[in-house]
Amino acid sequence: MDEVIISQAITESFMQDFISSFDVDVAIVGAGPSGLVCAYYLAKKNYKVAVFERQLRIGGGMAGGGMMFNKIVVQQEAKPIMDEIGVTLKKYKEDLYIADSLEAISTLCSKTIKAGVKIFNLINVEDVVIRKDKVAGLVLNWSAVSWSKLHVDPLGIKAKAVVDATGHDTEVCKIVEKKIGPKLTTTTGGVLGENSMWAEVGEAEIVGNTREVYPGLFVCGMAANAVFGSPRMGAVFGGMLVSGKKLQEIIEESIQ
Ligand code: 48F
Repeated sequence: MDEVIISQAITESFMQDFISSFDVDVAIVGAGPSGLVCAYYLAKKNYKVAVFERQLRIGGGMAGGGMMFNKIVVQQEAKPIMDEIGVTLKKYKEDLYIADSLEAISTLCSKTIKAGVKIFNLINVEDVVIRKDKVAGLVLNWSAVSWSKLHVDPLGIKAKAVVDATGHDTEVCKIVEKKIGPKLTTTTGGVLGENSMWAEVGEAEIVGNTREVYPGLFVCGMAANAVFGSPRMGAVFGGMLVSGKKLQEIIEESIQ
């Protein structure tokens, strides 16, 4: 065994994946549950999809369950998604199921990669590419560079559709608002910000909030509710999953 061969194997294989993701159908920011579900269903329809996640670990807020109790609640409406992915659900009460959050996120991640999605962790999306009043790509840098505030220029990629799946922070939408002014499809044109916790209303509104917010820029998951001023909902995850799947249908109509 030769250390040089190990180094070559890793860098060559990574670079193949990375270079092949410089021009994709859909670039998704955030590997939380909504971004991964969206990526999974797009890949199943043969779209070329890359997911960029700034953390070392994928899964966003799912692994932590509710207040670090690593269980999540899922409603009946999202059961078909969990069944397809292969996550064990146990009936709790009424239309509610309980799942192990670690099984949920690891299974979802595995199925998403096996469906053909390239997931890049440790990469921070710090800006977008805008062409002719349309979001046309992402600006990437290593998270380590961003966190340590090193003065290193980023690299850009192209995408037919960009998805803000960054959760509560709606980072991509905030960048777009900052760069081009209040031109989003919200009431003010800006990011409205999430409302206080109200699980029932938040879950009811998330699918309607899942849409294109600026040409080429789409939102799903908690980012959708936060952009449109809907409530947060805590450790109930059905809406995140259904929102991710819904966005696959919307993007399919938009970029065909
Ligand atoms: O927050 P997150 O899990 O988003 P989600 O898919 O799910 C929300 C739930 O986890 C929970 C909830 C349930 O009711 O409300 O919060 O909507 O995942 C968002 C991911 O985006 C990454 C971040 O590290 C997280 O893993 N992220 C955020 N900003 C960036 C980013 C960025 N600029 N570049 C790369 N990744």
